[in-house]
Amino acid sequence: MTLKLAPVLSRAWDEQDSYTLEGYRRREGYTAIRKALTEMTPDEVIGEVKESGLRGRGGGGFPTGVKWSFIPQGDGKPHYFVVNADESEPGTCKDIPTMLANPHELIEGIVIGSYAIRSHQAFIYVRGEVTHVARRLLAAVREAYAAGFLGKDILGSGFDLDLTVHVGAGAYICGEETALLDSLEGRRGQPRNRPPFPAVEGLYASPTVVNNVESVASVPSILRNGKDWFRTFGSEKSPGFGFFSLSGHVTRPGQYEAGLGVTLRELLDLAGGIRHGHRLKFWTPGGSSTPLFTDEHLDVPLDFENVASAGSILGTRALQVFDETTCVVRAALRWTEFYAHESCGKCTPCREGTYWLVQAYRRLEAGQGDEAELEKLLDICDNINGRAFCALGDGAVSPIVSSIKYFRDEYLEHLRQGGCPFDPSRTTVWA
Ligand code: L3W
Repeated sequence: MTLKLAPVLSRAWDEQDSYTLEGYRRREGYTAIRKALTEMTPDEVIGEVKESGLRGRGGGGFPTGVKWSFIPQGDGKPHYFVVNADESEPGTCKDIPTMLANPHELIEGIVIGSYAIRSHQAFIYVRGEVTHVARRLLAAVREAYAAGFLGKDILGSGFDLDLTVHVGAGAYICGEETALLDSLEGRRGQPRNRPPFPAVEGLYASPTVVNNVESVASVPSILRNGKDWFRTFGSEKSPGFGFFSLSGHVTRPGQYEAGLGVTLRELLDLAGGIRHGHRLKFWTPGGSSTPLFTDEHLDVPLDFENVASAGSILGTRALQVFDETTCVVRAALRWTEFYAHESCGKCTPCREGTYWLVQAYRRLEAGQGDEAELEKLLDICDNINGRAFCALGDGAVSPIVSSIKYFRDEYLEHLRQGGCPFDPSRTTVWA
């Protein structure tokens, strides 16, 4: 069976001018805001998005329309619409190409979302390292203002919206929505307690929607084509399409936009399989914060429910694929070093725990100690999981616990041999 791809957000990525206003308008760009702003009430827009079943594409999977409906009305406070463009999860690489190739679909989604929640000020918080993306966004925002899609009285509807592109300073934690809001307010980005959720008390203590780039960019197509069209992709509880970002040991890595529920086996068919002469060993279904899968999971439908039933999380659909030449201990050590480096330091379990994980891992990888070292690693994980202030702690332990679950013997082999059993000229994950 040939997999049907669903190129919606990526439908014009091959066109030279896909990122310009003119290019976007050629593919029905900005027709959805006309429909929303002139034919629908804000509540009708929320209803359409709610009934489409769109769920957050940034990892959490929370229903987008439901989140919008949490914004209180008539509260006399300003409301804010914030796009989380701080894509930094290892393996996650879908929002940056979306913003580069298709920034206007994101802007159109922002106007629609802001209208729905009665916000007159929106922000795109983009990670600091990607200055080329920030420049592309700024150019698109300027074009949208000039064409009357942003600013005062958009399309004569009486609705006003200003959009600010804010460039972060390059910290993984600022992808956590409340740390992002602190950073946007000019403070050091560290997570806040939830509840209150941002929808109740967010930016400047006012009701705020924080949505991922891909979630927001999916909205114009829902309004253009209708909620029922959106539900023709994906499954009942995980409707729609999304990017599946294949990286690592695949013949043709890249972005594959397909209905949720596609399997890795089907995606590999399109991507030319595992690189020639090799076989699948392990993979992440949704970025490094999600428990690893192995070749046992090739046929798990990649939607929220099925991935959870199989013991992992759909996350951001960042499928990092590793073949049999990869030392799983070294791969997990590299991810752990990332989490230790990126821990914001606010809570003890994550700040201290990730530091100790790295120490224990380095000994294990070097084949020092005995099986007790493995138990120590799991014990530290146990003291982080569910005890950290935000999801970063749980994310950090996911690859460790799952790699020990599936590859315990490979860890023990390091101890038996007094070092890494992999041929260093063949293995491809390096410190
Ligand atoms: C109002 C309630 N709002 C939940 C909202 C909440 C948020 C959304 C989802 O983390 C995960 C994380 C990463 N009233 C609410 C409510 N909300 N209950 O719904 O919330 P949540 O807690 O499920 O997730 P989150 O905090 O958004 C996202 C994982 O995704 N991940 C992704 C990582 C990617 C990056 C990146 O590249 N920047 O960080 C991969 O697995 O670990 O667990 O808006 O306010 N009662």
